[in-house]
Amino acid sequence: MRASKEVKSEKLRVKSENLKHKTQNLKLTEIHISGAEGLYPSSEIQRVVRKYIERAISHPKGRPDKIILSIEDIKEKPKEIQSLPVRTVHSQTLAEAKDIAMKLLKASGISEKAIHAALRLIKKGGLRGASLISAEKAERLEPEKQRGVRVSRLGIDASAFRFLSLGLSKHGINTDTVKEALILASKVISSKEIIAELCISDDPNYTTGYVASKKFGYIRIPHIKLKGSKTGGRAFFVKEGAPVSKCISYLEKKPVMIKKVSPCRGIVSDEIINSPYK
Ligand code: PML
Repeated sequence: MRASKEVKSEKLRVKSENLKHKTQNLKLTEIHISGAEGLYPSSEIQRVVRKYIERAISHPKGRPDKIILSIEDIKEKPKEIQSLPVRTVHSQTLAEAKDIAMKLLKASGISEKAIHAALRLIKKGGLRGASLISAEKAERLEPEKQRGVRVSRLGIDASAFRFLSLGLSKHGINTDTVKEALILASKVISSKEIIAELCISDDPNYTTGYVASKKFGYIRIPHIKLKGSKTGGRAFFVKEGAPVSKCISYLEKKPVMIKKVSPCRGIVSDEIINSPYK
């Protein structure tokens, strides 16, 4: 499901006859309101469609003027994976959050150049999908830069979902936002070509982001952006020299289902860098 609305953008300052400046709106731009997807048995379709529509029309970003729903019959048996283990670091400021994200990514093998490239791209905003950045040389790898890469065909089975909800509830983070981000990150990190992901939400009211990696799992980082900022996005760090088309095909096309759930912990006060998961 994808919900969006058109807003006026691209303003031009013009001088009117009485020489006062006026602002004219030139163009309508489509902004993203909400998105969701999953892999479900056919008996679940009606319930899920109702849930998605309800979510799209009651989103805090506003009422959409377009909701696109697509339902596809997936023939291929999904690959079964385990969700990443979840932890939250204790960060209280933007500077602290960025410092932790940098440390986690560097300790996962990502170069400073690649981390800065990702932060610049995310700060600039306007990415529709995720961007792929090579882990050493910081090269942008996705063929269509505006579109980026859209992670698709991912889900969690009913009993793993219940187990995950229970685990997250113990720490007060059992929300759709956390569950969907974790499911997505678990698929991304299960790709052979990807080492780590950096995510900063584009929701102006959501200031927690995460770094996910094979080494540390899913690490939530509060205050990674300032409240009110609408820019955000995802960057996936790809092993230098790895086959890009294979990686994109896995992320966009390969059905992947979470069948097992790793431990969910709350806020960790110990030095996270010294406690890798693998
Ligand atoms: C999003 O806006 O969907 C991204 C949310 C990322 C962080 C989720 C979490 O709190 O773990």
